[in-house]
Amino acid sequence: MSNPVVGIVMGSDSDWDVMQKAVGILDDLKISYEVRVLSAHRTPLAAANYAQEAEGRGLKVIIAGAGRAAHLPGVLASYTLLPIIGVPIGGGPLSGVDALYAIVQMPPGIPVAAMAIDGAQNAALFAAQLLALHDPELAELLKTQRERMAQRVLEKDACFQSRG
Ligand code: RP5
Repeated sequence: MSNPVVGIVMGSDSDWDVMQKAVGILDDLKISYEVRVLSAHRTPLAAANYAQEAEGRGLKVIIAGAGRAAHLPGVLASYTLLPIIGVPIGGGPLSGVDALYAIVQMPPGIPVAAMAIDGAQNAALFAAQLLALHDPELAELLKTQRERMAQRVLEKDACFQSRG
């Protein structure tokens, strides 16, 4: 995809099952993105280089998913002023709570926006909302999506009410 504005980074290709949900949302919204596998522990230099060069390459926001001792979002955040959205990946012996704590408990000074465990969809929506601050067309699209979502809930409510 040309001129990506969102970077989707994951610590391992084993995170893809979760992270591809972010891709689905970005596709729907016609937001350009790139997908990379970079590990804070196994390829620390590549991860650092990616974050250092991201802004210059035109990226506006990075979504970073990692499991276990999930240092990837925080490490990326330490090398760039771009907003980093962290997705703790579930599974493993601690079911993703380890990754959640690692991502949400950043030290003061280097923030990461922490999503729910396996919350890749909200990560993509949050990225879209950031981009929509300077993109009225995208903002309108997001507003329409929310209205449709509300409509679906109202229809389900009506179904239950009609059961008496
Ligand atoms: C983390 O360790 C990755 O983000 C992944 O969630 C987890 C396990 O990685 P693999 O052993 O499957 O490559 O760094």
